Amino acid sequence: MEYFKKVPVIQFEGKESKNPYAFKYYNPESIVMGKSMKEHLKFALSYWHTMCGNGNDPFGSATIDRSYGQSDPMEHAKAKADAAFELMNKLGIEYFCFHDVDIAPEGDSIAELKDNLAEITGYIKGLMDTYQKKLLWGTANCFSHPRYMHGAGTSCSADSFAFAATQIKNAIDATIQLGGSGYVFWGGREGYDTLLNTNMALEQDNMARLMKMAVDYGRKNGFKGDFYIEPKPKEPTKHQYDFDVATVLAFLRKYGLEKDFKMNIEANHATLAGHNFQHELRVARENNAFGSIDANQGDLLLGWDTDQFPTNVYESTLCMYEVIKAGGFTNGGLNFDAKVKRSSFEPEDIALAYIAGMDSFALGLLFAVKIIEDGRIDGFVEDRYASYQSGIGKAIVEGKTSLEELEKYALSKGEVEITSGKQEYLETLLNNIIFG
Ligand code: XLS
Ligand code: NI
Ligand code: NI
Repeated sequence: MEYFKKVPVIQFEGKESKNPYAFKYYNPESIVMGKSMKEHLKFALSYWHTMCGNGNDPFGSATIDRSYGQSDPMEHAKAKADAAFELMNKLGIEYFCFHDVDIAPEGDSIAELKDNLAEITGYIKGLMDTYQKKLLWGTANCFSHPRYMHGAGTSCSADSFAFAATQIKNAIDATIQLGGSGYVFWGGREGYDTLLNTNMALEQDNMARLMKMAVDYGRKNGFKGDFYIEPKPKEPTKHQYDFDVATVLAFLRKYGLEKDFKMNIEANHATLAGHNFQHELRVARENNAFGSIDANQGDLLLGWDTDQFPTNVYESTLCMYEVIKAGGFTNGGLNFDAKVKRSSFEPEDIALAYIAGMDSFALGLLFAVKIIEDGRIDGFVEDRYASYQSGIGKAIVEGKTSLEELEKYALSKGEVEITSGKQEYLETLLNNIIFG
């Protein structure tokens, strides 16, 4: 059965093409800086938004039919998987990401979920072999079910903790069975709504205990990939403990988890935290914690996680600049954690949305390479700090001076010689490099 009938296999046709079902910039096999575009970008499909998202929002019901012609839960899960692989195949997307409950019916108990997950994992394994697709990362949804209303790892209820541990164990098993190269923790409700009822210290200690158990279990069972934390400052809770990359780094170091965890950075979460996307990527890169990306974009006029498909080319350019500077993806990739708008309800809209996101990131890659090859921006930054390459600056960097010596130097100098930051020049230089 074909689910996306209007969607052909999408080919690269180049920027002059008027065909909506063609890539204008994403040419998977073309070589950029010694690697194919496909290898640079490692695109992944998000199972939840793409295959499950039905367009409902707090003000209205579903607008998108994601039944795949089935009503029995297990038949529905299989049809959904068939549709997912059809779509990946048509789009030329090599990877996917899932939560346990995206791929398997929840059933009436956690025992049923376990059995359903085991069955559907086998089914998906078959599709992966047929279509030659790979799992980027798996995760467990420990935030939707009412039992997690107070959190999962950070719940006041030890039973909620135990149920979350069970889901995580089974999702790690599925990830291992499908050869996934990552496992994600996103703390959906791992935070608080009011400190009046919250023991923050115990909640954070418990979260670390859960993560430690997950690492021990995964490693014991042969998982060699990366564990990721996906920072997000708020929503659904008022405050999430995995607020932003810097906060997560402090958490990992406090509990000795920094060797096993890297960051899965989402663009829309960065802006919710009051940062931009590049900032979060930079903080991760500078701390050797860059792992994977949830590619999307928020609407800066709306204060919530709108998870739109990324089409802002400045953002994708500066993102790919950071990715290249980080040495590229190893276990990670670009997962489109993005959904179509509620009014984009026709089956082909999801394919058009992926084309938009993939082309935007292809442009971002091409422009990032241009920035690096041009060299003027990197050169400007290097020159800006030239004072640390010799004399007193070199002594500071090498730890060979002291406050007393610096005072002696300053008193002998009279005043500081300083240069302009030239932000406006750099911004127009960026435009000049991008638009040629
Ligand atoms: C929600 C998150 C979620 C994670 C996976 O805001 O982005 O989708 O990526 O649990
Ligand atoms: Ni995400
Ligand atoms: Ni999100």
